[in-house]
Amino acid sequence: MSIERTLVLIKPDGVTRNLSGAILARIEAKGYTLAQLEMVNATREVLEQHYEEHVGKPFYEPLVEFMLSGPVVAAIFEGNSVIAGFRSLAGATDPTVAAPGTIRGDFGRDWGLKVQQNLVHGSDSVLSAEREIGIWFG
Ligand code: DAT
Ligand code: MG
Repeated sequence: MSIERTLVLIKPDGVTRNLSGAILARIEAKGYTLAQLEMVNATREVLEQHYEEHVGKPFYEPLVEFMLSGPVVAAIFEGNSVIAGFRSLAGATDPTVAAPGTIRGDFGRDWGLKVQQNLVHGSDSVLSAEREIGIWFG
């Protein structure tokens, strides 16, 4: 057993398409426990920290603009191996190739071309989970 915490974000496409409840329900149904939850309007400063590893990449600016386009739901989930487990539930980054049964595979609307509109973010390691939780929840 390895009890971890992870940061989950429901991105503006998930919130504006009224999918927040459905997404949170899938995570809870898997057995992960909601520890904190808030709805926030992200700032450029927060996003610059959050997406530190992507600063300078071609998709960085469109990604930040998208994340500023509407409210985000930020959550901390806890559970056994929740970091990898949530990323498995979320599916591949690109909704076009995300497997059916995953959040991105089932809900990722394929209106084409916009990989950033992939509904959710999940931390990718223990280190990034703690770093990201600090950014969003202080
Ligand atoms: P993930 O969110 O699966 O951890 P990531 O950390 O590599 O993916 O990238 C962060 C976000 O940036 C991702 O959710 C969507 C966007 N993104 C990644 N690669 C992209 C690309 N090639 N084109 C457009 N957006 C991209
Ligand atoms: Mg990532």
